[in-house]
This record gives sequence, structure tokens and C-alpha cells, in this order.
Amino acid sequence: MVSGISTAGLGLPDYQRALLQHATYIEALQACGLQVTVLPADEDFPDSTFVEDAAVLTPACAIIARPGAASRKPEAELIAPVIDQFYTRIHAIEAPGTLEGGDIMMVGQYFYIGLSERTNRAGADQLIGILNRYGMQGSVVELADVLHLKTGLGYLENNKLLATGEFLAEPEFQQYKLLPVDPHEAYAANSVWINGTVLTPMGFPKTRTQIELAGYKVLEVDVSEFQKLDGGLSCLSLRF
Ligand code: CIR
Repeated sequence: MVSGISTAGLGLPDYQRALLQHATYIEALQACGLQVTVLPADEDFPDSTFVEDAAVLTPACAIIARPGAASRKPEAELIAPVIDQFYTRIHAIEAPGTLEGGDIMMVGQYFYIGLSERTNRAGADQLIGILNRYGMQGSVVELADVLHLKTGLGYLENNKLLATGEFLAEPEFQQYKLLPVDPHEAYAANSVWINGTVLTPMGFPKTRTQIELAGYKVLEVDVSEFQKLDGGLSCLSLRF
């Protein structure tokens, strides 16, 4: 994973530390009541620890993604047999579409799709078409500064949305109770609601307090080594 794509400028991840953090992350998911399937590492794909990007999982069906990053494209084939164990209705994004799961934010039956360097219009259109077949809807949000949509957004259910930077003024997010994340803590916008608890990255006290004041129990998880690879908390798992 130390060879993963990175623009963070935070230096190389410490592999041993990353392994410990990954184990603690799994424990945090379990503490929230989830059953966790841990996949074997694939040394050929240094970014494959960010499994969230390889698929989109909805209550009705699964969609195998088609990563926009060239080095990550084969991750879709790697995740497919795993998804097969859990879903019967499985679709796939096809060329020329590209789509990475980090660009998809689920709000009930509605899916926001970030148009980014990784997810293109064709990929978004295909996803919307699949969602529509199951009575779900989706729409696109153009990204300016961030890697993925969920780099700067975290939906905490109950109509509450953690948001930072470019997303704060986005008209379609004004219908939510926005919890603005301090620009110095932007990384913590990628927090995850699981069964009433919010998992948030360690070391972002303002955001933690804000989430607590919004009425949630908070569990901090140290993912500093994954931050060095531009990866957030949500990217390390596929939750369904
Ligand atoms: C990448 O650039 O693809 C990885 N280094 C980070 C992916 C992070 N995934 C995510 O935000 N969903």
C-alpha cells in the first residue's frame, strides 16, 4: 500500500502502523454491530485497500464500479466474486463509463454522484439508469477541488450532512442540516454513520465536538497512514 496513489504530501505511509490501524478500524466496525469480511491483501494493487471505490452497494442491488484511475481498473474484477457472495442482483459500469464508489453518497433511496477525475458522465448516467430500474434515483454533482465526493461530505442520516469547502454552498445540499467542517479539519468530513454511531478520524477535535453536539455517539479511529494516500475512513470498507 505504500506505493498507492498520493497527492497528500504527507510522506510515505508506515506499513506496520497501517496494519495496526486497519485492525483497529475493523474492531470499530464490529463495535458498531457489523459483521466484517476481511479480504486478503493483493500486493499487485496498492490502492485496493480502499475497497469502497470498487463497487456501489444498495439495498436492492450491487453495482461493480469501473475505476477511473488506470492502476485501479483491475480492482473491479477482483471485487466481483466477493460481491457475488452477498448479492443476487449485480450490475457493472461499462466502458466508456468510469465510476469510483468514493464518488457516490447514498441518502436513503437517493444517490449523489460526484463528477470527478475518476467518475465521468457516462459512468454516472449508467448508474442512474440502474438505480431507476429499482425505483431509486440519482443526480450528479460537479467536483472542483476534491478527489471524490465523499472526500468532502459525510451523510450522518437524520437529515444531517457533514460538509466542507466547495459543498457548503451547493444548492442541493441546503435541504439538509449542514454541519460545516472547519477547513483545517477538512479530512474529517469523511466520517461514517453506522447504526447510530459516527466513526470519525482521530485528531480532529472541532469536528468531533460538532458531531457530538448533533446528538451522535462518536468513535475516533486513527487512519493517519491511509490519509497519506488520500484515503478517508469510508474508503476502507464497503458497508451494506
Ligand atoms: C486513490 O487515489 O485512488 C487512493 N490513493 C485513495 C482512494 C480513496 N478512496 C476514496 O476516497 N473513496
